[in-house]
Amino acid sequence: MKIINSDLEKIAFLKEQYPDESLPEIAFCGRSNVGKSSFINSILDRKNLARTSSKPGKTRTVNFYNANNEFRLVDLPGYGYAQTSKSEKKKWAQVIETYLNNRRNLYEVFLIVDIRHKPTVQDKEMYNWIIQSGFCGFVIATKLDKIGKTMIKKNLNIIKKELCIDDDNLIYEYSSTSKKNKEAVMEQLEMILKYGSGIE
Ligand SMILES: Nc1nc2c(ncn2[C@@H]2O[C@H](COP(=O)(O)OP(=O)(O)OP(=O)(O)O)[C@@H](O)[C@H]2O)c(=O)[nH]1
Ligand SMILES: [Mg+2]
Repeated sequence: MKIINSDLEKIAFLKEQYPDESLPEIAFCGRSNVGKSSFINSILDRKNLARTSSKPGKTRTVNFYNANNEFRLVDLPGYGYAQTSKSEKKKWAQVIETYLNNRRNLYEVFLIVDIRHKPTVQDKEMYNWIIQSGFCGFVIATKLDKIGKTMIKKNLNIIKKELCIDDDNLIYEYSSTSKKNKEAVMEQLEMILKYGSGIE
């Protein structure tokens, strides 16, 4: 799959602001600052289309990225950012839930985690929701370039254990910086778009 055209089609806060449901969508969720927006840039081969920041809490809306006019990658706000007020947290959670619970054209939801860190309670809750909703449960363990080779397997095993993943095909070690494993992830995205998601 080659992505020739991409653009930020829509920034939405409320469901009334979402684009129509004519194109399949694949969404990416995870903790603040894990690298969701950077992941989308790397897949779309765009440096700065999705805005990123070294400070957590950058993406606060549901951002729809149109690719080739064939499908959309959806960037969600991160959760678990400690330095924010209770009411802000609630607002972001609502933005995420509204999207995930109201999209008939949602083919798959990926969980993005930082390969250096053990998944949090919220990651586990999010992952359980993904599985219970009938999605496959793909995980991108990103920031691979930030750890030494000897740590990769060990850290992947911790992530698999914490999220109760026993199928190695569900988890991708990844780096948005080096683009390690981009081809494999692109192939997976292509498969999802071709055959649809696990949900009926
Ligand atoms: N070295 C390295 N840095 C990365 C990678 N992915 C993301 N980063 C950096 O991590 C920081 C956070 O990245 P974002 O893509 O903004 O993270 P996010 O998950 O979208 O964050 P929120 O929008 O706050 O939820 C930025 O400084 C990125 O440059 C990666 O694969 N390798
Ligand atoms: Mg972001």
